[in-house]
Parts: sequence; C-alpha cells; structure tokens
Amino acid sequence: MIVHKKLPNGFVYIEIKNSSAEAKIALQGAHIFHYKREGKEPILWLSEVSDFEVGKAIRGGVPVCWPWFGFNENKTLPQHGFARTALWKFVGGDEVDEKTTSITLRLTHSDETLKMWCYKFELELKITISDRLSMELKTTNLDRESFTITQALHTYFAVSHISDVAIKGLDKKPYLDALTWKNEVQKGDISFNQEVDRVYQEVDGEILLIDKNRTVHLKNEGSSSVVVWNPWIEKCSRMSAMKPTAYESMLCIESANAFDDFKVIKPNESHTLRAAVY
Ligand code: TA6
Repeated sequence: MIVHKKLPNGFVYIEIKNSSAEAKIALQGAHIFHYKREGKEPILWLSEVSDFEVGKAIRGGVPVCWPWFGFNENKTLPQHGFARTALWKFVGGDEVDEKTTSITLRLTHSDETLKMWCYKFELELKITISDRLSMELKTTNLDRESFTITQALHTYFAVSHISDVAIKGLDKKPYLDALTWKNEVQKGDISFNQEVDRVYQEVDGEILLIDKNRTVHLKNEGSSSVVVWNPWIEKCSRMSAMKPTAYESMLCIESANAFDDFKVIKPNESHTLRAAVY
C-alpha cells in the first residue's frame, strides 16, 4: 500500500505498509521519518517535538545531507546542504510482492539550487521497505563540468538508553574527532558517556548497534566513511526541535561520503550511496 497524505499546513508525505513493515516518508527532503517492522519497535528515532513544517528539517529519521556534509566552505550556506529541506518529486512506486514496496523520489537543479550550488544535477533516492530498510541515493551530473560532493544518510536510531548501547565494527578504524579536529584511531567498541561526533574513515564491513533487546545491522556501499554522533547533555539542550533529555534515546550512525571520502562526479556520470538497515 502506498498512500499520499497531506497535513493541514500543506506538508506532504507518503505512507507505505506491507506484510513485513511500515514507513512514512516526507516529500520534503525525501525524509524517511518512520520505519517499523511488523510486530517490532520502530528502528528510527523521531523527536517528539520535531517540526513538520514546510522549509524546516525534520529532527530524526533519515535526513539526506547533500551536496555537502557539514558546513560548506565559507559557512554561509545551510549546514548539511539544501536537499533535506527541498521539495522532491515522487517518481513512482512498485509493490514488488506482499512483503516489499519501493518508491523513488527525485530532486533536480532549479533556479534556487543553482544560486547556492552552480551545477546541474539529478538526485534520486530509491527507498525499499521490507524486513530491511534499503536506501539508494544516486547522484547524476547533468552539468558540463565535473563536480565534487560530500553527503550522508544521517540516520537517527532509537535506543533503549544511550548508556546501555555499543557500536561494533569500527575497531581500529581511523577517525576525525569533530569536537577536537584531531585524527584518532578507534580502540574496541564505541560506548557513550559524553558527546561524540566522529567521522570514521576506511570503513568497509557491517556495523552493529547492540542494544539491550535487539541488534541493528547497518551495511553501506559506495561509501567508506561513517559518522557517529550523540549530542549528550549540553549540546542537546541547545539543539533545535529536541527535548533536553532526547540524547538518552537516540544516536546517529551516518552512511557518508565525508571529508577524505568526497566524490568527484564527471559530466553524465553517477555515484550511488547505498545503505541497508536490518
Ligand atoms: O553528523 C553530526 C552533525 O554534523 C553534528 O555535528 C550535529 O550538530 C548534527 O549533525 C545535526 O546537525 P543539524 O544541522 O541537523 O542540527
């Protein structure tokens, strides 16, 4: 089932339901803000106080950060790019079988995007809802010149309590600590007792989020960088659309092409970033 919905304020989203899972996806930002397997708890975290307003990024789910991750070079343009607040188009949906539903959303350059980023492009996100959440973010260069992107599927995961979780799969990986701007190397699993904001590099295998009663798997392709983020107490109290205690029930593990893992895309060529959560 693929149903198009509209809030009274004009905010539009798509609801998907099949025998294995359900999801909700906003056309603004191609933003998946709900994914839940049949009979299980939601995998994605969504802020109780998130805005569903035209022009404002949703806090939670899977923001699409594109065509830059973090700040642009001179810090004058929106953090994490413009794709997450732009209105994407629904290209089509496919009810593959009773357990599997796919939709594709598309964003292309406009006068507005060309003012911020002077390249012609097509960006498509194919989302497949089954007993796994699969995302394929394809960037195609429609310009005459090559361009460079950094990007992320900035996934917010729901956790029972931040103090009780561990992330496996990044042991011995180098990372840039975005709090100190120092290069470090991970030792063992990641656990949380303070603010964490790191860009792991040279990541190849599966990442596991170990929580009390469940393990969530994340597998990326077309990417060798992964961002791990929890704002902890002080930053959380300053963040928009987040309750001060929200840091306890979420963390982000982001499938990225960030920092050294930028992508140069030539005219008429494409790059696809894939992430599967299960
Ligand atoms: O990916 C981590 C990060 O860049 C953090 O530094 C953090 O502030 C966050 O993303 C959320 O950014 P936002 O622009 O959504 O407030």
